[in-house]
Amino acid sequence: MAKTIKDFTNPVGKPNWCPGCGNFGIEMALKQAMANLNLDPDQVAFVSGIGCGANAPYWFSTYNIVTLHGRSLPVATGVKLANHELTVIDWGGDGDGYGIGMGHFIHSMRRNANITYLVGDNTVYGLTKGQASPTADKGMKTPSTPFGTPDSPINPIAIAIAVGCSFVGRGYAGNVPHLAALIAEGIKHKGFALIDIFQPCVTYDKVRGYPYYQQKVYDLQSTDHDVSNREEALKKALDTERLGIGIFYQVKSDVYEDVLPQFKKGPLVKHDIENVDVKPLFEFYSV
Ligand SMILES: Cc1ncc(C[n+]2csc(CCOP(=O)(O)OP(=O)(O)O)c2C)c(N)n1
Ligand code: SF4
Ligand SMILES: [Mg+2]
Repeated sequence: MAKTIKDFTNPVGKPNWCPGCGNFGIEMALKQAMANLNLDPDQVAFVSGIGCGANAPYWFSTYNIVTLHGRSLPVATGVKLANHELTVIDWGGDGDGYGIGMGHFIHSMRRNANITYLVGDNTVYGLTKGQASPTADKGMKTPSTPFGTPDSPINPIAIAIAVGCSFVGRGYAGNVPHLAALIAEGIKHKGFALIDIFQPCVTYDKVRGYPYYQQKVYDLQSTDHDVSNREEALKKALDTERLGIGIFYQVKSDVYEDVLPQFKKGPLVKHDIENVDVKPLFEFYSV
């Protein structure tokens, strides 16, 4: 039977996000994408960090792990390596992935495990009351930067293209059908898929709200954008006047779990460990 959003909804509890939060749009789009792909909830491992958006797994009926702030990607990679037959989704915030977790972000992209990474890009640390995140515009006033942040924002899309991420996309939480289709493309992609998502934080960011994005975003795929052209993708990523949403860049590239010799026999969970003798290993390392 065809799946619906309800199949991916935890019947216990409802999201506690502020009314109007962009996370509701991401939640709906992710559930819709999984339903459209007819995935089984018990074949999806949903991993997150810590933050407002990263609380999402609590309200999904998939297999879920809420990890540590900035550390979700190593856990998601571990899950994929243990059982690469699972669909692995990771959802974190911009503080999570582009701040404390930046090292993991970069290395996960070049490693190219088959994971879909959604980043709620709301320019603030929402859960801890609105401090400036790495994507906050220079001069943005927040509780931690009352005179305006002196730092320049990072550009996650440009970074991902530069690192060679094999699928680089950007969505907008205010356009759920577009975001659902983009997430489905990310899940179908074989390799690491980054989907940065403009996610209005209606409580702490009074500039980058829905009216701001409504004026600025345009659909890359409604233009003649060539997703295989890396230089063109980078050029579009650096445009901060008109904000493209959709797929910036996509390339076929070796997938981590297909390259490692340990996985030639199939996922780790299916390896026969009945007759494995670990004694020689202990002897080798004993002094
Ligand atoms: C190691 C560690 N450092 C700091 C914190 C406190 N902390 C929790 S959530 C958060 C920021 C969340 O911001 P973001 O990742 O952008 O998610 P959002 O709440 O905006 O969705 C911080 C600093 C923590 N939980 N763990
Ligand atoms: S603080 Fe911002 S990001 Fe967090 S739930 Fe409220 S609106 Fe959403
Ligand atoms: Mg944030």
